[in-house]
Amino acid sequence: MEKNELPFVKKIIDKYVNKKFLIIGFSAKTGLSAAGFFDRFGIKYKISDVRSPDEILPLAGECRNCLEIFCGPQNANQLDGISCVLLSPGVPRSISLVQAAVKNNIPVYTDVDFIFQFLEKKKTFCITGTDGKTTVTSLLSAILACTGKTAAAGNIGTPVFSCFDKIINSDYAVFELSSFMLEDFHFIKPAFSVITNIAEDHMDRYPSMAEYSRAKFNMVRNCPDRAVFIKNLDNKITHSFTPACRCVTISQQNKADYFFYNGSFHIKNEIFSYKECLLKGIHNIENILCSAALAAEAGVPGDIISRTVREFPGVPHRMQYLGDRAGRSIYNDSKATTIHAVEKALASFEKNIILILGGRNKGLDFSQLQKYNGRIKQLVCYGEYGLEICNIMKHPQSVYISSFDEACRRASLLSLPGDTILLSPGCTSWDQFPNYEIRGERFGELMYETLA
Ligand code: UMA
Repeated sequence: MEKNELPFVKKIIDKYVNKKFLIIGFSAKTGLSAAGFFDRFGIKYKISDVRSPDEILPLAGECRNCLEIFCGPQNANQLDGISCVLLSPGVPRSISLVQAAVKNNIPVYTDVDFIFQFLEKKKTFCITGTDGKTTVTSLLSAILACTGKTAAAGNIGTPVFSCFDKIINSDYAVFELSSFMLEDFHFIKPAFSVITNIAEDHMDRYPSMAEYSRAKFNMVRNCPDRAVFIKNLDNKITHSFTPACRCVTISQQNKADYFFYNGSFHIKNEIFSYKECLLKGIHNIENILCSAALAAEAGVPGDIISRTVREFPGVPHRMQYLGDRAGRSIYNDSKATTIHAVEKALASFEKNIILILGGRNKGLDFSQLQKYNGRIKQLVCYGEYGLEICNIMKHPQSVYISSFDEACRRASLLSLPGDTILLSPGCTSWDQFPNYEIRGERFGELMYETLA
């Protein structure tokens, strides 16, 4: 932590040193990083998790200031002597333990909410929405990093307490927020924010779309008038939302402050075309508009925005551009484990796609991909479900190879300069890999090895 930040941080921590927290939900992410933060600043806490001691105790082994650990059923007795709750976002607020805390006026914070107390003087950015949050958070962070120290955390996968110093010492603090983190809070107050879009999601947690949308709209409820909210005019639900703070608009269809027209982005005085961008996928036009508008409103010059957007390779494993190898464009979309995701990938290239499909099927209907056969020059299917996919797709140039490595090698061999080699498997990786990340990394290595 830098010296000039210390008195400010200390003042806030002093507020909590005599309090006892209950950490509800103890995974290796939110729960464990919160415990580390409390240990560091001498704050006492207890832990509650619905899982068994076998799973929780090994994780909690090094928690110095932990007074007690509750495993299994969670109930209101666990609140005895507790003054504040630190709630992991995945734990529903409807469980009796959280309800009892609220009823007894015990403040319930998520980690992002808690950390906002330390950020009064910073340029803070919050990104929520159904789709595109991670891409917008990553692209915006890349743009901001050209002009100042930038930290990104939250739903993107990095809990805020695991990078507390980085956030405190940054010029720009960027947070990806899920609706779970926005249902209720005390301190969240972004200077700049966006809801990328709202569509049906998490209907297992919310009784209606209205409730789900309400959580998203909550994001700006404490914002001062001068805060900026980016309003997406192309989404029916975000279009109809009018926040109290300043609104700036984006659109691909309507007149807006930042817009996409005739294949080009218009960001203040900068105009650049979608074709120049490495980030492919029609859905990414919306993500680029969100990121560029936020950066422009925060004062980043247009030329820096345009250059960073054009060069942004994407988020790992989501239509990530891996570079040009021997004249072939290589894209890693290993996270595409649904037909919808593969369709988006295929819609991004007009022709000459060498497509790798396969892995373990989740019961999805691959015949929906047949309509893209004209764009696919060569289909390479692999893995547990690969042979079926080959039969369903009926592509004239298709091959089935059981091993992922061999399938990738074959894809390289069958490609020519000018082609796009695309891993967008439409299946999980679990027949040959522990997760999609390792599959994507292996794909990158094989492309590197086989295309000199
Ligand atoms: N638990 C209880 N009681 C319950 C339910 C769960 O004790 O009633 C316990 C579980 O046993 C488990 C812990 O709570 O030990 C899990 O907490 P968590 O679900 O909050 O998981 P974390 O690992 O801390 O991850 C969370 C976010 N997860 C969710 O919101 C579900 C991560 O978002 C986030 O990256 C991380 O904090 C860091 O901020 C993931 C996610 O799936 C990516 N998000 C959803 C999405 O994007 O759609 C919202």
